[in-house]
Amino acid sequence: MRRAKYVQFFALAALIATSVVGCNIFNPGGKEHISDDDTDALVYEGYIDIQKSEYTRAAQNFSKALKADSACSKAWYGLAKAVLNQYGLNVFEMLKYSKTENNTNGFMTMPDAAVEKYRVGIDTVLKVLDQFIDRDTTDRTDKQIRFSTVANSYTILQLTNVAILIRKANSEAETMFSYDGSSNQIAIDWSSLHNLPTDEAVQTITALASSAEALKADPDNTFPIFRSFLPGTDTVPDDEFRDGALAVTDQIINMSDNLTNHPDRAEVFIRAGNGIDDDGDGCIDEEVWDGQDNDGDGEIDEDQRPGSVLVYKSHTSRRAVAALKIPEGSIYETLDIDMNGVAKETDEWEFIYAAPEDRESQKNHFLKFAMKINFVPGPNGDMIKNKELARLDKDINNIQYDLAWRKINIGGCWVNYSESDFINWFQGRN
Ligand SMILES: [Ca+2]
Ligand SMILES: [Ca+2]
Ligand SMILES: [Ca+2]
Ligand SMILES: [Ca+2]
Repeated sequence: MRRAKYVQFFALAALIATSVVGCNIFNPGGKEHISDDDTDALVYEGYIDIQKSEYTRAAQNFSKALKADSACSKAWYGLAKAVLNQYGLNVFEMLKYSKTENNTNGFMTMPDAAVEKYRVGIDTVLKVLDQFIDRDTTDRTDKQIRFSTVANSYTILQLTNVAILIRKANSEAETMFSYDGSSNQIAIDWSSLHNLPTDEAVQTITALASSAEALKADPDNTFPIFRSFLPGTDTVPDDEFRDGALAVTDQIINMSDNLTNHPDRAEVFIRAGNGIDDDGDGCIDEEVWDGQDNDGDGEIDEDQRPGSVLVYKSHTSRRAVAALKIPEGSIYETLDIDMNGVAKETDEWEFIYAAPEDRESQKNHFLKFAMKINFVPGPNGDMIKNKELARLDKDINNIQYDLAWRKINIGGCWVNYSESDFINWFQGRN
């Protein structure tokens, strides 16, 4: 691990304090004379405040500077550093906690009060850094300091954020990531999100996607950090680990994009592999995570199976799903995905076109069972509208859309349901 590089984040603040002296020859150092629109002087004072451990005053000076000039990257950077210190946070320490000797994340065993301190502080500093990164990537800063400068610290903050959210979901869960050395694949266990309220599950995915962006922005610095959050990867060669990690970043970003595009329907996408029909088409965990529509309802990667069912063509080609497998001991040993009365059918587990390149050239990513069902478009051809009515119709004591309605107006797997199947559909919903 190239830990020396992490020193950057801290050393730079001192460097900036020195370097901005040159453009502040008119500032005598007396704070009472700084006008609120003198960005350079405010930034200069801010860094002096940090050196004196006056973090609240530093934050005030940087905030004033940003009010005068929101493009001032040194002020954004200084504000992030001041806030981090205001909360007594230290990214070195976070990295240290990310892994203890027995390969468990230190945040899982930390007392609640200590975790709360991290949670609040990280939340606050990320709000600053997210604004800075948003500006940096859309050419709205002076570019004296770039995202890549903070990418390593940002990754630690985001991954710590994720660790804390997972801890909240289930104190037993060590981590939602695991590494399979034989296939060089990083697996994400989405089931760690099942116990979280929807908004917190969305937060976790968003934080992961931000980490993924940071990983892509500055791989040299950030991959060693990601590695320290992954148990069992210490001995994996750098290039292999990097390939595996890079492959998983696009998947995370893809999931996050789905949530951004469908904010009211997060539950349709985040409960991967929960053994429940999440999108109201009657089919259970029908999709696979390939960025494609596998059942013909016009939606992509809704109501997914877990990542553990996917066999990729190679570990660097995550989108190229070569085949699906039923993990031993999983719910899919008995789960009837299309509800036609038979579980573990090849129709539910095989693509119409076995080879990923054939699926691409034929523009057909359907699983075989999709050929046996039809989806009925809602009003104005809206494929989601009626599924959505069924999805939200959860109260068995006050059913709005009965089975007959669902068969006629949605189709999908509802056509395979008996009345008793329909009653069972309501189980596990609130
Ligand atoms: Ca599901
Ligand atoms: Ca479904
Ligand atoms: Ca679909
Ligand atoms: Ca899919």
